[in-house]
Amino acid sequence: MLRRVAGSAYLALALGLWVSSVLALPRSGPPSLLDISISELGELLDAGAVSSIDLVRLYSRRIAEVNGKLNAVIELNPDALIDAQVLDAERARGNIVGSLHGIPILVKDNYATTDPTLTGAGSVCLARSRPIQEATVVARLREAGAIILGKANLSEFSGVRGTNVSVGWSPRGGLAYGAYVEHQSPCGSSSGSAVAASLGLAAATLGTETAGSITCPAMFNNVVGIKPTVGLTSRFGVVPITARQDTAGPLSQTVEDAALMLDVIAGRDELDNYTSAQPWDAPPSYLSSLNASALMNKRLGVVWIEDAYPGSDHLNWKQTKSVFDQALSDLAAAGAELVKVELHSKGRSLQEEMNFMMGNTSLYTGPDVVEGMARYMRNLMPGPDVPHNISELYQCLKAEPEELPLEVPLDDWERLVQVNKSAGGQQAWQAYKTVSETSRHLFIDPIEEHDLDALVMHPDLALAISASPGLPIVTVPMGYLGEDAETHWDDQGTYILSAPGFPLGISFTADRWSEQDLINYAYAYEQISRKRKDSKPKIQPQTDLDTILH
Ligand SMILES: *[C@@H]1O[C@H](CO)[C@@H](O)[C@H](O)[C@H]1NC(C)=O
Ligand SMILES: *[C@@H]1O[C@H](CO)[C@@H](O)[C@H](O)[C@H]1NC(C)=O
Ligand SMILES: *[C@@H]1O[C@H](CO)[C@@H](O)[C@H](O)[C@H]1NC(C)=O
Ligand SMILES: *[C@@H]1O[C@H](CO)[C@@H](O)[C@H](O)[C@H]1NC(C)=O
Ligand SMILES: *[C@@H]1O[C@H](CO)[C@@H](O)[C@H](O)[C@H]1NC(C)=O
Ligand SMILES: *[C@@H]1O[C@H](CO)[C@@H](O)[C@H](O)[C@H]1NC(C)=O
Ligand SMILES: CC(=O)N[C@H]1CO[C@H](CO)[C@@H](O)[C@@H]1O
Repeated sequence: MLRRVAGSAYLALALGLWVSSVLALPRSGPPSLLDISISELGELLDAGAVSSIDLVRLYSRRIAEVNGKLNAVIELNPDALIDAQVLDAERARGNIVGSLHGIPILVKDNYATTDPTLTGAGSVCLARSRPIQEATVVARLREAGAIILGKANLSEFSGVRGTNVSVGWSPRGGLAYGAYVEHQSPCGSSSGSAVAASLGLAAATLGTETAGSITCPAMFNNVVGIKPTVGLTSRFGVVPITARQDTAGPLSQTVEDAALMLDVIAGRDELDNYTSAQPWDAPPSYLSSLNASALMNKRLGVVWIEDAYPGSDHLNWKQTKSVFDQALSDLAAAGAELVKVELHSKGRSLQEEMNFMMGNTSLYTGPDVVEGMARYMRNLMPGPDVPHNISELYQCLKAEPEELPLEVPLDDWERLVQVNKSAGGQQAWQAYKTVSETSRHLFIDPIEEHDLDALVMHPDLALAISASPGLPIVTVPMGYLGEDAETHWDDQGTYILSAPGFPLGISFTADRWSEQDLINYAYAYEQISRKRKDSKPKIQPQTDLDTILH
């Protein structure tokens, strides 16, 4: 049960905790949900110091305290308390069902669930229909004992709503913000998942990535993000963009928690046959192989490119570079050998190459969304409002006032429904082949040429080039922009994209299925650098474990 502490005493205590965490003094009071690990939560649960019911209540209150400002969460699961009660009872009987027993987790609103929460990928129209079967990875979370606390906000349809639409905005969830700088962009599309993981609105969260949707929000919100190799985690029951690139992965405060989450969700699924490409019968345990010495004598290729992509001029590159250089020192201190690496492209500048890649990507993602959405919709219960394909969904988007069809342009959907699937088949495959081979060579050739164990770089570069060939990325907090950084708003004046105090991240990437190594390198870097703790969100919940623990 949630115990309330007398008003003034509680306030003083909360204030004391706040001050000590701002000064980054060693923690003397009770642990905080802002930085407690899943295994520490498990210890508190085992010791009977808190119950899962307590945790559901605490996290729900934390969400209520900040959601008015941040819109990180779309919907709470009304069954979460009942699930917690059942799991508390199981624990009391000594029956621990898995590594997430009684741990509250939030999932992005594009994961189908059959609990009372709706699944809309942020869309009011899509949320009118109920999935028949849960997303496989959500089912795996539940089998491991997780409590699905609710749905996290996102860019509507993970960005498919439109190119000019604000990231982190959805009709179901409103406009999400990052918490480190006022008006901060949370990046997208797993915006709410990253904000919620960062502020401890759940013990960890799930996002999805097609081209940056875990990696970028992880960086912006000062958390760890794992974008798994496409095919490591099942996408069944996930509102899709393209089966060629979509992947389901965790966002969390630490590498350890992300590894634990990945252990739970990774594996084959007969409902998603991309998972049959896995090179093992079962993936390795990422958690149990964590090794803080893993960087010792490893050769890391260092890639630093500032002008490879359009629109990257707002990134305060000079200031970012000095933080990156510090990260390189930390990597070296952890025993890594650093090798400066150029990305070769055949006679073209990297920028030209990137432009071609973007042009070709649009040739296959259109047909893929059409195909993928129709496939997703076959898992919806029949009913009068249930769309069967993208055309029917578009009819609803145009007609439904809550979708803001007039304020938020639907031009991209006009083009989507025109996509000629049969004619697109061959052309889409060619375009995909071009992009995935080109981008794969950009990363894998230098790894082979220099006999490297992995590459490290700015997350924006990793997410762009790893997308099409389905390569994994692990992103870890790297530090913050200093006072000399310039403040840059987006074109619409909605969000600040870069400013003093902005969290920065570093990404580790390598070939497909290399998660075990990448997670270990990220872990070793995290253990030696510990940057997440160097700054606290400007907006954060007050309700914490101190109301339960004495
Ligand atoms: C997005 O905005 C730009 C600049 O305002 C405009 O040129 C472009 O046509 C818009 N694209 C869409 C799909 O609305
Ligand atoms: C993959 O799954 C789809 C849909 O379930 C099925 O139509 C297709 O034949 C499968 N492909 C392979 C290679 O198994
Ligand atoms: C940890 O990594 C180091 C460096 O690669 C290695 O020598 C050591 O054996 C590893 N420890 C374990 C327990 O795997
Ligand atoms: C696709 O890539 C090829 C070669 O890389 C390039 O010639 C072509 O212009 C690109 N197409 C688009 C639409 O960008
Ligand atoms: C969409 O589904 C409806 C109902 O099954 C069908 O009548 C229509 O032809 C479909 N449209 C497309 C473009 O597939
Ligand atoms: C679809 O393909 C057919 C046959 O190739 C062609 O006639 C038609 O113009 C195409 N439609 C669009 C919208 O590209
Ligand atoms: C849980 C929660 O606070 N949900 C809110 C998400 O955003 C929408 C739109 O702003 C609100 O209506 C919900 O109440």
